Amino acid sequence: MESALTARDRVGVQDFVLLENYNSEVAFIDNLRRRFRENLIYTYIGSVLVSVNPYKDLEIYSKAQMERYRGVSFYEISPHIYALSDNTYRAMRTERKDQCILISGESGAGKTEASKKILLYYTVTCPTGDHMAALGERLLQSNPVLEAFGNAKTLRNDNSSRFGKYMDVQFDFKGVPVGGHILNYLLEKSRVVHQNHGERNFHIFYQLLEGGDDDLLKSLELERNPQNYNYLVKVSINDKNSWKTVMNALLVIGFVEEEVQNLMNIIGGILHLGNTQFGEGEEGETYVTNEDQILTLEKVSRAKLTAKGEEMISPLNFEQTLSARDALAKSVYRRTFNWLVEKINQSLAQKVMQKFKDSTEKISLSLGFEQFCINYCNEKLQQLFIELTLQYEQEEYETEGITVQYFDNKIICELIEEKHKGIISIMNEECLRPGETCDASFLEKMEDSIGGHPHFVTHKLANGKTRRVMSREEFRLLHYAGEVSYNVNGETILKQNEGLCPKRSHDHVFVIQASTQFKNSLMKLMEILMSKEPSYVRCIKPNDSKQPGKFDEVLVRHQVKYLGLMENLRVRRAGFAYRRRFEAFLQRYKPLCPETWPNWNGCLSDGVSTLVEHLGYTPEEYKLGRSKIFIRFPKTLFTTEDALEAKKPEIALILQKSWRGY
Ligand code: AD9
Ligand code: MG
Repeated sequence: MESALTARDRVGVQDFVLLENYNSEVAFIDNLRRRFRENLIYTYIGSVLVSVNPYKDLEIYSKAQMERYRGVSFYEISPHIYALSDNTYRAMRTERKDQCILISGESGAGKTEASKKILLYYTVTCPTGDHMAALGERLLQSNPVLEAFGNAKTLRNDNSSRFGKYMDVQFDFKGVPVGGHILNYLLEKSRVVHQNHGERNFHIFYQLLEGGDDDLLKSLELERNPQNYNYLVKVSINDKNSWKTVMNALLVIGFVEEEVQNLMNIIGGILHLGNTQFGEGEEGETYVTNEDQILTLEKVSRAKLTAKGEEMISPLNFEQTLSARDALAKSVYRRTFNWLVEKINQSLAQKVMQKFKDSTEKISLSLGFEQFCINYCNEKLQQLFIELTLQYEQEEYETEGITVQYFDNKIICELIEEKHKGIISIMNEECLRPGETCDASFLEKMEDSIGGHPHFVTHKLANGKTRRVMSREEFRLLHYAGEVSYNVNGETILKQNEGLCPKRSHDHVFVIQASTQFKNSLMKLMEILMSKEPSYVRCIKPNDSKQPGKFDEVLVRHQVKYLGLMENLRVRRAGFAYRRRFEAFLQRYKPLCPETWPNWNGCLSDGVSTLVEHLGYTPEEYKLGRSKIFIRFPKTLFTTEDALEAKKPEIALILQKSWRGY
């Protein structure tokens, strides 16, 4: 039989707080790697769940697995997304407080998959009320629909969510899911008209062309080959099957045939719109060169286009006309997407009697945003994370009588979002100024306003000299997770860093709106989240090639930094590595002490005292709070665990005997 010690060598520790050297990033990553090799993709940092994308289907999500995790305490069983889901659910029911689960990580790390697992857990394990039996199914089916219209293949993820999502699930006082609501943020609508090399448009376009039946395609005057459409590139990924899934999901959610047809008219219409071509007249005027395309477009989209043919002679030049065409396509798509979310929300809306309304609690799922401002978003989520863990830890230490110091990234958030002198404000002002190029002045403005800030770096040094290693177009922000370089010369860097700098193209109004809108929606979201009890899932991507079994250490290390996991661990370890309620501790280790075995009849804290004194714990090693024991060093716990392991055969024998004697 493998001893506890060698098992630990092989599979690592299931909670990072138990690492001997919690300051060592090497040890952290080593632990992650060991577990990943054994297909143990989940590890805790206290109550935070770290998940590494396995890029293969693991047999750990079955109904039987769900049963294993139901009602079981976090630490008594191996880490799992179901454990987190179950604990959140129980906390909601016992504490009667709204919960939220925040899922973060970079593109392809597994956020969407995690959210689906959580939703699945609730729909399978929660009791269902008769009147709402179908809600679970509708909640689940909202995913394929939103993914068809909001996800696309990118270089980093074949099923990348191109919108931010926040989902509420409401439960009644009996714990029955009774409603759901989805908020969507910043759909990347530019993808409708343009995709980077190797990427695709939103799935639905391909699904329609591959999966739609002949009659439907005929009615939309579409051909199957994506190559015939300017807005599409051809990269196939089993779109035919997905089409069926999506059509079925639309039915379950309650879309009627006419609505589905209208939806497809729009999708088809966008493809036709993309195929309209323009010529340039002698005086720079623009006209449509393939007028039959406009007729098809009118027919398919059932709209009358007034700006057609010669009427299209407008002040717009050729470039502007193309850009207007694309703007129309993007805007139609965005509206359609919003309409879709609205329809789903109607279908998920709580349909219980009003009197129950006050007694519902919620669990919300929030996924990190994909596009623009991702670092800012992460910074905010991190701030929330710190504030709330800090709050929780401090509350806990206060009740139990200890205080600790933490690092707070509020200063960086303020640097970005503060009114009048934050980066977003300066950017907005600069974008509003007339004139074509203002990159240099944007940088200067920032230097005037926030130069000298400890988290802001440009080529200018405080003494008037310049840093030679930095370009004059560059500024760096020291995010909590590390330094990120931004280039004020928009275009390229926006793509590379998905950063905060204004883009100098015809789209840059868009940027003002997007950044302010983004800031506002982020603020609103933060407010909502602050009112709830949070749980965290931190997703890690093991490699860039979407391969199972491959653990790219450099990439993982970067994410460990970026997600602030070491910091998280330090916060958790700042006081005591390990804490457990008296009952649980006593229950587990009571066989190790003759006075507590088989039963302790006195008060719990006395029982724990007796037990640890018998085990020889020194006063520095532990503290007893009002309801919990706090253990400072993992080693203490390991020694106790090993003793328990060694004693197991003996315990089994005693148990067997006492059973026989019954
Ligand atoms: V993006 O920010 O939306 O681009 P996500 O959402 O973080 O990204 P996603 O959940 O889509 O990533 O995961 C990417 C792919 O990894 C999935 O399509 C699966 O093929 C794979 N994956 C992720 N998590 C798991 C898992 N727990 N088990 C198996 C997984 N495969
Ligand atoms: Mg996703």
